[in-house]
Amino acid sequence: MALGIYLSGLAEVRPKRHRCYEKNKRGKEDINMNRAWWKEAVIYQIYPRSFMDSNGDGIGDLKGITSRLDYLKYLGIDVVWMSPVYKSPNDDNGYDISDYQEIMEEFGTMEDFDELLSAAHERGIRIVMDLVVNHTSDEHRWFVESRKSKENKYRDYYIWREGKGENTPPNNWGSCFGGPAWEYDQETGMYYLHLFSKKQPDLNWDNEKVRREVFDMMTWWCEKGIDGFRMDVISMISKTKEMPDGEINGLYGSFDPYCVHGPNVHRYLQEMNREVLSKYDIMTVGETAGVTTELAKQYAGEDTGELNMVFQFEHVSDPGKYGKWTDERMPLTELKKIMSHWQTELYGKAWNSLFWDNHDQPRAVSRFGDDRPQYRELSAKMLATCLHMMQGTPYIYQGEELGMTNYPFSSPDEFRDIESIHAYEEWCESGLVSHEEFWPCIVSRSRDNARTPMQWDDTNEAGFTTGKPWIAVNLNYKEINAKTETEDPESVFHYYRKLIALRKEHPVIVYGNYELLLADSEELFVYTRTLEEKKLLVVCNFTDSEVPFSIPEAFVGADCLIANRVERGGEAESRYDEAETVLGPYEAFVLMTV
Ligand code: TEU
Ligand code: CA
Repeated sequence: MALGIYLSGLAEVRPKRHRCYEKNKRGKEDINMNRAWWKEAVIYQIYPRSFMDSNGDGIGDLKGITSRLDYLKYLGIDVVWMSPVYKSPNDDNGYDISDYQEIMEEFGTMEDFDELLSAAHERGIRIVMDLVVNHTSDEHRWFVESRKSKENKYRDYYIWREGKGENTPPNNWGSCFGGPAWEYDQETGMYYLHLFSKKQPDLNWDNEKVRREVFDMMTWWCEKGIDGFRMDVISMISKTKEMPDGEINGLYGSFDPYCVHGPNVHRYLQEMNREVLSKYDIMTVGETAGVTTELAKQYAGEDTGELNMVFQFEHVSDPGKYGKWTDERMPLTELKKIMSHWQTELYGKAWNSLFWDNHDQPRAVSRFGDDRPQYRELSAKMLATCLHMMQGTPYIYQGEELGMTNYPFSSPDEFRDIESIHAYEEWCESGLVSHEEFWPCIVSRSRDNARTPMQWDDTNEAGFTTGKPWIAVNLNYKEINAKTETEDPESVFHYYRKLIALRKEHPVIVYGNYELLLADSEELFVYTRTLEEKKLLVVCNFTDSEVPFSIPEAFVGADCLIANRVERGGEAESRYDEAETVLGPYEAFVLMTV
């Protein structure tokens, strides 16, 4: 199918259920022009619990999402990825699933889901599901059976080991959410492995029956007509048989070398691809903590038959003061090095996914930009420019398009997230670090920053609910909300609309080759993109100061595609006609040669 048909006919024509890359035979320059709809799409992530509440119980739900599809259509995104909506006791907000083929009661019913899916498709929006199959909930019927006896037919669905001795787990591994990664189970006197909370037992992927169950369940969703999967911690599904103590990292030993990118992970993903993915025209993105570019080429290589793309985390994994907890910023040179490495290493070989934040990360503008009132909008637009002009598929996390900020937490009882609650206990209440020392670190990194309700308007609870929200609304909702933003043509929201539209208009933004300029600058992030004779120059000032800059000769007098200071009564675009220029705080602009 030609690309043009896809672009013009998306709303009317449902994509065919088979793979249809158009191989491009044009020339050397566009080595990467192995076109696919998911390479040209912009994806919007919804955290359903916090997006829109339709019935006043304070919890976002599926009907709420359906009611806001027109907003997303207006923004211009192509795909919605929803964090898990399956049945769950919510130990980890839905990442602990007790039934993969039922909807969480608080979110609605399967009818609500079907309605959402068809309403989205009517608008040309595809729906990507979160697939959480490294672990289930301990309330999943497989685990309920598994723990009953050593002979139970589901016993081997999970990872059971004998303790080393009285009250001693099989090894020293710590879980991602604090405490040991093993839980003793009275019933059979053995331990089960849980890399996350003890209510999230790890599935045993070495058991063929487990793989069959997972593939059947995925097929069931594909047959329903969903458009893809985001695969939760998929890099952790294969564990080594031997499970020795890990190197001590904080209070516990690290399981990384034994559980991350384990011995059979590629074999299992290739099997999944053969059995399920290859049969449908869907997209896949793997959440692969700890991934390097070399590994990404395996997980998501053009020809490896595994996934379409992966999320890498190098740019959001600053070495923390206390585990992941820190209030420090990554130096810009380091950030550029990481981003550029991914841009150049994957080019023509695998596909990048681009994100500044998600439901596990603090808000982008607070972390990488400047959320003080005078700079919030400017720096949010600058960050958007920097990311959306890169090569790869951009992901927008709900509220990012409004420039939503971190929450000013003032006390630990404001946290709702299992990770933040446990981290505070483990580091502070235990006496390891003082509250004064730890507080700024956890406040700047808590996952709850991203999970405060979407700010729709300036009415009570930001229009998210008519009841009491499950987590507090950010205090700044009167200034920052979708209503104000959509009404103001120069808002962050409209800037995102423009960036999304530009990506659809200029193939160089999707497929162009990337080159970093001024690698040593701690102030400016500057790069070019090239596709045949088209060339883009992207210039972003990451500081609150003025920074002089010389526009490279080839771009002097070139067209300005977008700029964040041209607006709000700033100078005219012609300011980019002279080679010597001075960038204002957080200024960003993009020039394109004809
Ligand atoms: O996250 C896995 C992961 O590797 C981390 O980002 C982690 O959640 C945490 O932030 C460590 O500091 C995925 C989901 O995105 C996350 O929401 C879940 O809690 C987790 O898996 C378990 O399913
Ligand atoms: Ca609700």
